[in-house]
Amino acid sequence: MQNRATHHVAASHIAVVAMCSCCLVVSATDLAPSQSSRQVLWYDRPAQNWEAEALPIGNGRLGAMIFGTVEKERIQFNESSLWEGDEKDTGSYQNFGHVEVDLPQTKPVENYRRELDISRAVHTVTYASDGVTYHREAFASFPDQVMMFRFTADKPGRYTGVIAQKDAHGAKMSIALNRLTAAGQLKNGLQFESQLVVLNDGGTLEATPGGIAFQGVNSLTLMLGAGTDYLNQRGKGWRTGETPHRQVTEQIEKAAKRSYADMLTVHIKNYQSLFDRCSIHLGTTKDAIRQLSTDKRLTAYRGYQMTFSTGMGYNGNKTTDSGSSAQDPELEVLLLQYARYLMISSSRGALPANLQGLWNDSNDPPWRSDYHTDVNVQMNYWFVDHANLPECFLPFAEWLYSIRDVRRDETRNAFNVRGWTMHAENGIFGGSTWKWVNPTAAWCAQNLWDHYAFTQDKEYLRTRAYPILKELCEFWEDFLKPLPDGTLVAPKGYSPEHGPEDVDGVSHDQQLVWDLFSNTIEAAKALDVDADYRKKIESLRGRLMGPKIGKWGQLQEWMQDLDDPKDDHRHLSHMIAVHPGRQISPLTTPKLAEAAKVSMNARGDGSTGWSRAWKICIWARLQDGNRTYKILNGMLKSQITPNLFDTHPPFQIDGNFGYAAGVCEMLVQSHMGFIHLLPALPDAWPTGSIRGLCARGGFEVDMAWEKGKIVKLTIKSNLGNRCRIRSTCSLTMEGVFHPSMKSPEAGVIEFNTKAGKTYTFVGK
Ligand code: FUC
Repeated sequence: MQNRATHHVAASHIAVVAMCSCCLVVSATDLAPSQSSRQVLWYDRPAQNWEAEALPIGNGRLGAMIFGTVEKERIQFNESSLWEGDEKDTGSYQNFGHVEVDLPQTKPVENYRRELDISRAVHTVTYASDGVTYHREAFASFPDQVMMFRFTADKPGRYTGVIAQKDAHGAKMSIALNRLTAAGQLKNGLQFESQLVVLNDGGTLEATPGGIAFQGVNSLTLMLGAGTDYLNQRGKGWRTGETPHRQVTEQIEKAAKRSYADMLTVHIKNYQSLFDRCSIHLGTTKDAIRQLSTDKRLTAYRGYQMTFSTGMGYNGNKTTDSGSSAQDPELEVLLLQYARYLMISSSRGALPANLQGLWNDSNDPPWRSDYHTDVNVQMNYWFVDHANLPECFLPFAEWLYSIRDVRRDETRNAFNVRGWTMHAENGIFGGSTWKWVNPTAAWCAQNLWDHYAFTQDKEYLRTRAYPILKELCEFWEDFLKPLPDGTLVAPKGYSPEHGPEDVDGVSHDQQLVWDLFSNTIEAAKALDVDADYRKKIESLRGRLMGPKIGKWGQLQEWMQDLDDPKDDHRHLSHMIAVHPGRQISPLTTPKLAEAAKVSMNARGDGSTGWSRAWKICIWARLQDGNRTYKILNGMLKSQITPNLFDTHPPFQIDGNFGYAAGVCEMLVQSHMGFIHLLPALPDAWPTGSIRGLCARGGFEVDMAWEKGKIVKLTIKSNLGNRCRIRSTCSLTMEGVFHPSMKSPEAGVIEFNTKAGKTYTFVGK
């Protein structure tokens, strides 16, 4: 207590000193990059291809991919719980169906523009034909739990055509007045229903065998609702106990009573309450580039054309060799903000984002569009708390919590131990298939801990994260194997998806168990529980075989020195200690960090989408900004499709989310017990600013830098924790230094904070 009081006095002093010596008070708004430039993806032609060109909307549960075709609008849609599978089989995420709006068009079309405005979460299409300007607008509302599609024109009576709904599982379709309903059941018994209601202004509507025909209509509004009887509770048999009919009908009817304009306003306000928390500026793009459509802008960024086809066939294809690619920092930011858009749209209030987030047009999608736990689903969630979207994390925690009883049963039968773990492929009913990858559950628990580290939400820690951390520790208590000298190794391991199988002491396993034990110890301390158990875990952690440096100076992937310097396998499983873990850092374990660099150099900079994204994160943690940027730049050049989806190939959303994690890691890190500012700033971003990036401990960082040096910094303390800041050597923060400040290591300043207060500094 004595100590705390002393620090508190020092802290208020610091704040005063900081402001007096600099004579400058900078508010968070001053640091914010201008929000006036709308963040949009736009195109001058309709999408022809679902995977690379159609554009996604979503409310965290319901989602759609929109093509924007003039004569036949195509809207493919999903609902996050439409899954095959059961407790034994992972199953796969299913397509729900699509809506087609036939709009016979005979006259030439001009001024076509298709746009996704990610600052408002609204998709639009505009075009002119025969003297009429047509406009379409679409959004997926979280408050109203329906998707809205509106067709308007600047002259009356211009819409004539047919609306049809196609169910992807051949469900019974009924048409009544202005409503199309599809209700059915999957092979596993899961019941589903979608309802499409059509409202017209002017003209006529008629139910026909082919759909709802409309004639001479001024404007059309389509409302689409969908659901299943899935419930994330094993005790209730994974079912709500009633068909989804009542809930879908209620949602649609409630929406039908509201005005479209009001629904749109409420939707935008709700979306922006998350999206607007964070903005980033990394440099200014020339007007000539900024004004290009998104696909042409990507081409300019690359300096060459890409050709692509669907599925696994996406290929970079150099058609010119000019090599003169455009500098476009605003596109690099757009891709980060797009990841935030995709996360808000695919992970809110329902199931977590899967391999394709929420968007899937197949009943047999690549890798089941499932929850892969040997890197992919963890990568999805690396950036959420960092990028100020903590509520988007919760579906992941709820899913893990819901499947644990199934996992426990199968784990006990397979290994005769307590606790639980998973195979690499996982579904929504606890079913888990393909290979056992024993520490995958510990890897998910790493995300669970991190959400607490950022938010410090004790209720979440007590009721969700800690029970799981403890169960997973029990698994390893029973499963770890002592070597003759007492060192503990994880037996029967497999470095994902690299092999060999059934070997002891795989580095990935060792590092994840270290991470799990460390997080559990900290969690028990934070909750002030299980003092004896904590000691036990501390002693086990002390006996774990640690990271090793091999014969060519590399960080070993296995206990034995087996690494091949020519091996460029996409998985980087022995780098978990660098990222997302915290066992290896240039600041605390420089030799191991050097060894990690040797291994990373051998693996090279290219790879699949998610692997490249992980490389960005790892090199950022190794504090090499220019190398990090080189990989990031290569990702935009070779793995981003025109709709800005990241392709493995094929499309996998982990690459989008992992990219965002990487950019956040370049700007602010906080995994080593302090806030590290600009730890991996590349030469390509000499001037920039951020607003609302989060740091562990409940802090928000606003910062501006020029020529690589911080000029303004504001730390908002949400919870009143003690704050430690580290700036890179080239950045001086003398304005805040005062002899009364505790300075335990060079470049680190620390001070007490009060909840809700902001602390403002300037750099020299
Ligand atoms: C892991 C990766 C693959 C792919 C799959 C979905 O198995 O090794 O590259 O991303 O997940």
